[in-house]
Amino acid sequence: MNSVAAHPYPYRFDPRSTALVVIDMQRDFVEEGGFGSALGNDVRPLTAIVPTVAALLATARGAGMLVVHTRESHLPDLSDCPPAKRLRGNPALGIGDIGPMGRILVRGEPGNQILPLLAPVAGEIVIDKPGKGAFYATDLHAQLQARGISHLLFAGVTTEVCVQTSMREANDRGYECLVVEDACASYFPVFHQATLAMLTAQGGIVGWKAPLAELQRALP
Ligand code: C5J
Repeated sequence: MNSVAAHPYPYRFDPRSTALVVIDMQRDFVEEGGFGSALGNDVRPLTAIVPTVAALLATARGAGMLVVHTRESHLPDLSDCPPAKRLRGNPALGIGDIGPMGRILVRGEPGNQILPLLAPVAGEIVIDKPGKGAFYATDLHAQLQARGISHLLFAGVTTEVCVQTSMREANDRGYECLVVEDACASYFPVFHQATLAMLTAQGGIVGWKAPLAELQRALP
């Protein structure tokens, strides 16, 4: 067993039964000129973590861990997108509309692709998810169970939306979860900090947090 100096107490894991889950590092959320920035968000906190996520991927791959990538995405006919989701916020530019990088949050469009620097490699799992959580309407749980995975490390964007939702879903399914705090980000830094605090409060009610450096120290 490896042990990370994590908060609120050491996180013990075996790399053979641990997967890294990188949430939604797709161009539309992270890149200047994408959907996120078209909505008026400052994408700089998200672009800032790209080198850390790349280093985390290298660490996980080097340790032989399973890697999972997710994309928030919908079918081209939007049959998997509830009207409530598409209409929320009365957006000028909504899901399925033509945005700066193709149809927004639609599978296969340029903006829906994972950043080239963080692209999946052979043998890694890619989950297209229509919801905020990675387990809703996907086969992620079945794929992890089939591989004997019991521990999950979370990274990606945004901390308070898709990372948090996915970690809560995982916790309810019995996974031991740690969020790599400097490998996830929000358009709103105050939400990032608050989310890390609430996930790990009350003795780790949803799980643990630790920076990448502590995870690296825990691996040979
Ligand atoms: C959002 C996400 N924020 N990946 N998606 O809509 O967090």
